[in-house]
Amino acid sequence: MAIERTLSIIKPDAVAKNVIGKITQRFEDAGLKVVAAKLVQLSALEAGQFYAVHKDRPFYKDLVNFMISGPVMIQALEGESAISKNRDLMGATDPKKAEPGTIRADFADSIDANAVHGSDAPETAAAEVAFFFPGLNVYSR
Ligand code: YYY
Ligand code: MG
Repeated sequence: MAIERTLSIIKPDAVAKNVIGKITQRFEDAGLKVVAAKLVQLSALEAGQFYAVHKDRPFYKDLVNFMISGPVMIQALEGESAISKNRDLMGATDPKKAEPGTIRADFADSIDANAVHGSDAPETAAAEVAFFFPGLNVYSR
């Protein structure tokens, strides 16, 4: 057990549904602190770089187009086991398979419009937080 940071993105579908607050409340209720946040419209270049790990997958182009279809709320979350805790709060990638009470079960419509992103491991969390918040340590508390 350790204090970790992870990257969360509230995706365009959830921002359009006006549930930034409800999703963020779940993070806070689970003991995760928002230590950085920005509401932004990603460029195709940024979204493509962020999801580069999936560049050879059949869904890559649709994923990038979805991620730039509207504003996203990007947050760095900090807390005990933040990476796995956030993945537990999110639920499975496909909302039809997500546990009841998870963010995706409650707010996502489909596997491609699935409400949230969360880093999946310490290495990806560090890289993803640095990708969107390069100066984060300046603001840490
Ligand atoms: O980490 P997570 O978001 O739960 O899933 P990934 O396997 O990393 O895929 C990233 C992203 O790609 C997923 O949130 C939606 C999209 N996607 C898709 O549209 N169709 C798939 N069959 C798999 C993933
Ligand atoms: Mg992933």
